[in-house]
Amino acid sequence: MTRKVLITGAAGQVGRALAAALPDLGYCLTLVDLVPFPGETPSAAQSVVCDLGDAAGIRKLAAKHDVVIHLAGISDEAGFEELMHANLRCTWHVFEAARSAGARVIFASSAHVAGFYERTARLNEFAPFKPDTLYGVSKIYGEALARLYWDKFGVECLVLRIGSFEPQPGDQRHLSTWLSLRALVGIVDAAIKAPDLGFLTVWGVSNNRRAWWRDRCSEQLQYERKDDAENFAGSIGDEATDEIGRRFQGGRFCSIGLADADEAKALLASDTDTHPVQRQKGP
Ligand code: NAI
Ligand code: 15L
Repeated sequence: MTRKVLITGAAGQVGRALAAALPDLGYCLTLVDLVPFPGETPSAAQSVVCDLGDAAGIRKLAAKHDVVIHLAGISDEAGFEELMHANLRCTWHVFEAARSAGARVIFASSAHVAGFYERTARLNEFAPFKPDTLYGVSKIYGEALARLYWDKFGVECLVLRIGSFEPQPGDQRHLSTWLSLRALVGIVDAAIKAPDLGFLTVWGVSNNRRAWWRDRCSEQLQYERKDDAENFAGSIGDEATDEIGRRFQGGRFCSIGLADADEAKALLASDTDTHPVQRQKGP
């Protein structure tokens, strides 16, 4: 039986890649976004413009689908209200829609849920959260919602903590965080096909020898990651970030929002694992 898959945020970078690749694997797609799908709609797909703020709208669209791949939202640091709407409220609408449809969810989380680990740290999926931005916090909310909907309503979910989805690695950090198209499609395909997905968290990363993250992808999804960013190491550029960005896994996200050079200095002087940043007393 052809599985019906709905993709939210289909007009975005990751959505367009999946929309192009999944029909060849035999899936029938509904592509949903705030904005029209750019260019030609792929074969075996229909595209629909819908703001996920419309709870009834997305519930209606998701009906009769087997899987919802939830990519829509704000994909960078932003103001609280914007994140609140796009990444919190809309994500809740999507989980409600999946619950109502009896669909499985693949939720696009981000490695920025743990961006404040030092680059020397090696993490598995159970490492405590250390978000580097409000954006990272909004993804932790999505992961918590996914857990709630699994424990309370039995909505199966793959939480996919994407590192950096790029055609090829572009800087030093990507040698650890890169997610290739082939690995993205492989993980998503395996999560759609898994007979019993349950609730699982994996890192959205290729088979990079410098990866910071380990998980149970090969055991639980029967998928062996492909592609190693190291093959591009000779041709990549410097990272467009500061000393803070180079120290922590989240890169440039880690210094966003620091008020001034004193806050940056205090952060750099701290050992974030054992000693909090020493704050100056206010006036
Ligand atoms: P993107 O910013 O290119 O695309 C997001 C899409 O969501 C846009 O097309 C936008 O119109 C749509 N959208 C936003 N609000 C919406 C709403 N209210 N209703 C309907 N559609 C709405 O993001 P990208 O790069 O494709 O990432 C997809 C997901 O993966 C995002 O959730 C992002 O946070 C996550 N992710 C992506 C990474 C990457 O390397 N591209 C890394 C880590 C996480
Ligand atoms: C993300 O979460 C963003 O959505 C993406 O645009 C990249 O910045 C990525 O992380 C990254 O850190 O490389």
